[in-house]
Parts: sequence; C-alpha cells; structure tokens
Amino acid sequence: YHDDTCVSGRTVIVHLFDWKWTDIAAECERFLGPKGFCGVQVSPPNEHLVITSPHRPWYERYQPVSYKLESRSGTRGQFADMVKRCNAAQVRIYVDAVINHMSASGHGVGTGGSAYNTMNMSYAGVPYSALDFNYNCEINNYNDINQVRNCKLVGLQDLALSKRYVREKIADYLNDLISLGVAGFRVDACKHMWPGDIEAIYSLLQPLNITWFGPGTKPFVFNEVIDKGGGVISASEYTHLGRVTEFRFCDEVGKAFRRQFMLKNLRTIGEAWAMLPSDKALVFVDNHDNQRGHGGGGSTILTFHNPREYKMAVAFMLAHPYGFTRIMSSHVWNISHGQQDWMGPPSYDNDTTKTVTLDNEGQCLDGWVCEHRWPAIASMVKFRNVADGQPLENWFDNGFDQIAFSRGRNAFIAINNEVVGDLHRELPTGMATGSYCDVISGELVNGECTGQAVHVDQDGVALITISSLSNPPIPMTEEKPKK
Ligand code: AAO
Repeated sequence: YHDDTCVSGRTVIVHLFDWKWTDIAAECERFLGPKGFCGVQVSPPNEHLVITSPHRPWYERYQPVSYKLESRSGTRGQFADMVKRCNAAQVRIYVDAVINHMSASGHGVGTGGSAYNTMNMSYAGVPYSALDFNYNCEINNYNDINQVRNCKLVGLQDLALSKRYVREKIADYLNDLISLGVAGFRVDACKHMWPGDIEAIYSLLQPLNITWFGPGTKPFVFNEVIDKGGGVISASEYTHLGRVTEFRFCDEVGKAFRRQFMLKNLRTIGEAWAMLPSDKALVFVDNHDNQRGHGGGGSTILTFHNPREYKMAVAFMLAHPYGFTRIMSSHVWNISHGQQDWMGPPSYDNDTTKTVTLDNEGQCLDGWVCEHRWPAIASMVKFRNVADGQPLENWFDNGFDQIAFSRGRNAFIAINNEVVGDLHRELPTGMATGSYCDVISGELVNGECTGQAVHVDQDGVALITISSLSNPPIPMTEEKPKK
C-alpha cells in the first residue's frame, strides 16, 4: 500500500475538495495531466446524509448512508467516466473512504434514495442493522484507547469492524471502486479503527484494474491519523498499512512561515523532528479540516487567506524532499457570517454544486479557490517531478528568514520571508552553466523566459535577487535554449 501508483515521473496529488465528477474529469484533461500532477483526492463518492441545519454543510459527506456511488459530486456513471478520463490523461483518482462509521442522526433517505434510520442503526442500502455496530458509547476521552476505537466519534454510529460481514461490505465497496479504475484511498478516521481490523479489510482488496495498472498492483493507501505527539495512539501504529498523514508537518511549516521561528531551521524538517519516516509520510500545508478549525486546526495553520505566506509554504513543501505531498484546493466561506466551520461548496439555488468556471488567466471563479492553479503552486509541481530522488544540496541561509537550496543538479529554489530585507547574493545553485527561467514569475515560451531569467556561471553560481516585497519565491528548473 506504500507504492504511490502514480504514472512514472509524477509525484504530487491535489485534493479537489467537493468538486463534481464532471469538473474533475475536465480538470484532468485540461490542466492536471498537462501540468504533471500525479492524481486527485476526491471527496467521499458514496451515498450520504442530506443535512439541512446548518444548510447543506460540507461535512454531510462524512456521514455515510450506503456505499452506492450517488453523492453530492454526481452519479455512479459520472464517477466511472471521470476515472476513465483521468486515467487516460495520466492522472490517478484516490478516493476518500469513510469506513469507520455511518450517520450520527436523522432518518429518511440519503443522496442515493436509500432508506436509513440512525437511531435504529438501520441502513437498507448496504444493508447494515444494529448487529453491525459497536456499543452505544461516545468518545469523551482521547486518552482511553478503547473508547477512541470502539465508541462513537462525534456521535457517528461506529461500525463493528471486527465482524466478518462488516469487513466484507466495506471491502466490496472498495473493490467496486478498484474495478472502476481508482488508484488508491485516503482512509478517514483511522485512529478510530484498530490497526488489525484495517489490515483485515485491506487483505480483502483486489489488485488494481489491469486496464491501467500492472498485474498485481496494490492500491496506494494513506491513512488519516492525527498524531502530534503525546497522545496514546501513535501514527507509527499504522505505517505498515500504507502512508500516514503527518500533522506535525503543517504545524511546523505554518509556524515557520508565520515567523514564529526562523526559516533557516526548516532545513532538517522530517525524521529529525520526530516525524514519520519520509517514505511513510503524507504531508500537506493545510487540509479540508484544519483550514477551518476542525481536526487539529489552529492559528498556526496557513491557508489561502494568507496568500503570500501560503505560496511560500507550499513551494517549500514541494521543493523539500520530505514525504509524499498533497496540495489543497478549497472553496471559500464567508468569514464575517461565521460560516467558516460548515459552509458547503458553491451551489446553485436548487442546492446542486456549481460548475467550476475559469477567467481569462485560468484562475477559478464563483467561490472555487483553486490554489492548485495559482502559478506559483502549479509550477512547483513540475519542480518536484524533476527533483524526485535528488538530494537536498547547496543549502544557504542568512541566519534568519532567507533560504535557498538545490535538489542535486536538477532544480534550485530561493525563498525570502523577511519583512524588510532583500535577498541579493551570489549563491551556489548546483545547476549546470546556462540561462534558466524562474518558473514562478513566468515560464519558457518560444525560447524566452516570460518572467525572470537567471544566469548560472561556470562554477554553478548565480546572482539571486528577491525583494522582500515581491510576491513568491524563486525556483528554476528549465533551461532556456541558447540562441
Ligand atoms: C459534525 C458536527 C459535529 C456533530 C457531528 C454529528 O461538526 O458537531 O457531532 O456532525 O452530527 C467531519 C467534520 C465533523 C463532522 C463530521 C460528520 O470535521 O465536524 O461532525 O464530519 O459530519 C478527530 C478524528 C479525525 C477527524 C477529525 C475531524 O480523529 O479522524 O476529528 N477527521 C476526519 C475527517 C473529517 C470528518 C471525520 C473524520 C468524520 O477528515 O472531515 O469529520 O468522518 C484531537 C485528536 C484528533 C481529533 C481532533 C478533533 O486533536 O487528536 O484525533 O480528530 O482532536 O478536533 C491539538 C492537539 C490535537 C487535537 C487538537 C484538537 O492541536 O494537538 O491532537 O488540538 O483538539
């Protein structure tokens, strides 16, 4: 479950939070494929609750009603078409799998028309009955391992994963997705499941669909466990089951770019900071929970609301060798109306999700933030692809908040996060002699840089200039052909 199943040479995934399947299919073809993205984490595709108070919050999708592929993002047919089209564009689909629990309240029908009654623990679309759930207890104490894993997370009916029937129903769901061509899973709420139960479920999974993957390929799995140290459940209990989310990374990167400690310290971020081994970690600057104060969120987390620091933080993450990287792509909420916590995706009056539309510069409109399309972030995806496997070398820092480093001889980045203080220095870049384009301020078009050009001399040294007022940092990956 550790092999990322990306098409070779691709290394980064993006979470297109709450996007419709039809939009994701188009995005694979028009943007993600050509820009070198490995894949997309999609929101839970299974049938879920419809919550009306508050009105249609984003989190209704974390309250399953059945495993039918009928959700707020679209129908089974649209899902299947998306997976095909994305795979054809060399972009993989990773499904957010909610398997720890079902809904927390209500009765009626879900987004796919299946009847459910939360209080009776009856879910006709699976079917599950009261026999398939754990004791009726709540998680009140995160220091009690049995409570965390056998009781209800925020009131959500807790499935008895020790039961063979439940394991098989979940495996059937995941195998259905595999047969449609998905490449793996983000598994929700793993802290609340016993590692042995998860292992038993994964052991029932089929290899990936041979239309797109080699025979016997296992799904790539990243398990969601919030462990910032000091808790009774540790992320390392799950590393044999695939990669595990490393939540310490977002906290530390957030603090550094908010200038709570100096950027120069970030050089060694990773194992040396008691984080998971690099080949077991899934890292991100923010996720759909902590960007809005859920799931371990706090004032350190950087989001699109702080665009300058956010771009630098994401660029740093993509340039640094630690972990497997995921980019967040958000929808906005109205801060002044206290909607941060629950606001659902941009929607039409009939509550269907709005189609993602683009302006002339390829940026998103209508409440879709599309951080992944911001030029500074999109170009760093290519940086990470060309830097893959190369060591961090040629480190420079000025003792404070200016840093630079190369990835072997393939790529070089410089970042200036000082409030006042320009970076203007000759720095070793590790790159071969030549003229290069800064891929954040522009790109290589018809043999010319549309942004800054940087000249590397015969000793691999270049004059690097970044004003503390300038917007993003400076990386280079592409050689400009000599005239
Ligand atoms: C909604 C309402 C609830 C209501 C419920 C049922 O908000 O008020 O009771 O419906 O009606 C999402 C939303 C939830 C939503 C739920 C269902 O976030 O608000 O509930 O859908 O609709 C824990 C879990 C982690 C989980 C996270 C949110 O361990 O797995 O809570 N994340 C996933 C998803 C998430 C989803 C679910 C799970 C459920 O990503 O979107 O919920 O499917 C500590 C613990 C963590 C714990 C957090 C909770 O963290 O360690 O394990 O996460 O608390 O906030 C410091 C500590 C840090 C600590 C943190 C916060 O930073 O270092 O360890 O403080 O206290």
